Amino acid sequence: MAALSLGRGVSRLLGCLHRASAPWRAVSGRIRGAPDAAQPGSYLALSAQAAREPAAFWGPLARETLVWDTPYHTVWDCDFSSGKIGWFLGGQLNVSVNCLDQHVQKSPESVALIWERDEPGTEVRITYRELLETTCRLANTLKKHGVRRGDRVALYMSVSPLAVAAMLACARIGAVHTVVFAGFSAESLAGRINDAKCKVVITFNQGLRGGRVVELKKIVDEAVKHCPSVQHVLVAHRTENKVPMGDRDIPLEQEMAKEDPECTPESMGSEDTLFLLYTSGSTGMPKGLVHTQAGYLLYAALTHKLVFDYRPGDVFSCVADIGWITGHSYVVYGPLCNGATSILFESTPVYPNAGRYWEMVQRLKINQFYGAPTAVRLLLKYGDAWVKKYDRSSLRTLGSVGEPINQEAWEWLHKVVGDSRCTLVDTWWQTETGGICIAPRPSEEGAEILPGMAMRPFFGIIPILMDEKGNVMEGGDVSGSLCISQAWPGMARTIYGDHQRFVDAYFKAYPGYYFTGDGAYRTREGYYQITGRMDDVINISGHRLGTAEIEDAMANHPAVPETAVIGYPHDIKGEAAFAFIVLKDDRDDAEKVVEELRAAVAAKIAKYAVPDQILVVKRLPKTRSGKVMRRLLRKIVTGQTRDLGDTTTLEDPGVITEILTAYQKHGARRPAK
Ligand code: 7RM
Repeated sequence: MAALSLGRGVSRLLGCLHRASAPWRAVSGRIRGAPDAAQPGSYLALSAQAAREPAAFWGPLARETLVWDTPYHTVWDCDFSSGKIGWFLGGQLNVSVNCLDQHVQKSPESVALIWERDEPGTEVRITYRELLETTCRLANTLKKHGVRRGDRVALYMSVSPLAVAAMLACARIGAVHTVVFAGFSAESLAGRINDAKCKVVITFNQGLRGGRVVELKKIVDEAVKHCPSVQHVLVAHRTENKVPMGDRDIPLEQEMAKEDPECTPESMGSEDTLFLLYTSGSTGMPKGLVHTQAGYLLYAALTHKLVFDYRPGDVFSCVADIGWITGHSYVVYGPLCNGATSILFESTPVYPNAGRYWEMVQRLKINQFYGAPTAVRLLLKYGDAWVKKYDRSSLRTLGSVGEPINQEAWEWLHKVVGDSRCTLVDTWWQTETGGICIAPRPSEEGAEILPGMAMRPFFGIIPILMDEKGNVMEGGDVSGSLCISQAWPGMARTIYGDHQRFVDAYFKAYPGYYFTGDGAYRTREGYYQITGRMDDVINISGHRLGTAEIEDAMANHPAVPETAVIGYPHDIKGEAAFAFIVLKDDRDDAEKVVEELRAAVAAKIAKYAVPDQILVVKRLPKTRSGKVMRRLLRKIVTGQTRDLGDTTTLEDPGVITEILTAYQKHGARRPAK
């Protein structure tokens, strides 16, 4: 394998990208054929090389960044037309060895996790040695209860060291974890467990969030009634309270205490599955995206280091829940692979008050803080005093993820939280992409950052904008569908059990390209700004949801033959759901039905999915072919009624005035629930 050959400029650039990091030392020498404008070793030159010679770019990085049992023989083998994606073929490694053992060998007592528990000031520090031991005990417990390489294990756990150990324990024995966000309902949990055919579920007796108890075990009990594949439920303890234990329930800590604190790691192929993570699409049930071992880990680690300017000794804080991809890549896998100290945030941004994040930053001397715009929008309403009260001088990088960050929130985060001195990175990526794809960093030293823009593609990411006809749009000042034209190591490999769905969802709209589902704008300078989803996926407080999922959850109500859900702008949540429903003729108890629908959505999906507004209409706007024109409903709700666009395909245009009248009567903005 040809090593990268890059010039002196590279070391300089990489020196500022991330000081003293081994992988980039391998990247030294000169890039051939880089654009004239690009200094050798500059961000532009490296980007150009990653795009033109992926094997020469990623190969040495993988070799130097990861610990391998067996080296790979082929850097990549990908074909977007069939959805075939493979990286570092022939290689063997273990992800938990990369995240734990390699650091334990060098500095066993360095802190891997700081568990910022719900109650402020009660944090717990866990060293790499302790985390390895806990992971091994848990891995041995899983083995004892029949979990083998390739088996699926569901985690329904709050953010905690034990949850991280459970993920790594699966990785250690080659089992596949699927973490289900602990805010999902029993029915959602059961759906995921059944799709993945999980053998074991790991949970807590209860969770704690914002001072409130969450009945995790009860919800698991409810779910597993409908899950024939589940043989055991391992129950750990987060609170003192006793919960009823049934035949298949096993007290986790007691079992772990009996097990050996060592466990031989399985040697896994680069392309064996590491985890499944379910995410919403525009149609059908959530998709179980498959991420594999080597490529995912490399990409998470490298983006963690370069986008956030993580340096050895830093305390890195991503406040996302481990139930989302952000938690997987930037609470667990990226930071731990880099030997970082990673914060596990169990609480909420306003518990016990709106100073929580910044008090934590001061107390734990956090260097990087990565969170969601929805929390920023909420906190800025509480005023600057909650921020200024605390010392934030340890902060160097601020990050935003999950949804577009509006100008006001960006400015506030930058000026008030970051005292105009921190680097603020708006990072765009998806469950599917495995790690950050577009962000202002890495870039040339001192390069500008514009508010509310993800700006620059990461190494190896080639963004393409498409027009409606599927033509590639060149140049600047254009908007289109955001696609990516070349594979990168972190991307998902398939949808669990349904490769055709993977191909259809991501590679069919624009043959030969990965379609993200998002729209984007490219400036004249070539920077990218994400404009939002182009499909029927909405984003409530950074949580991704299909409008069809919400409609499905309401569909079983006997009094409601039809519904249509859309997303509309919301001050704090970013987007909220608005449901239009049709009642059966003979019903005159609309309010009762509406309450039942709210309850149904909470039970079938989660509380956050419940529509803020539900409006009864006589009928939905349909085209002659019977499709609901959600676009029209969106225009009505956002007050754009003067420009309704093309309505000629409507079966009966009279429906517009009908719905408008109902909407105006309903009152434009009822208080959000
Ligand atoms: C990481 C994550 C993915 C969707 C994505 C976008 C939206 C995420 C940004 C963003 C604008 C951003 N994974 N999104 N980040 N939109 N600017 N910086 O959120 O699978 O849960 O959601 O989120 O629509 O397609 S996700």
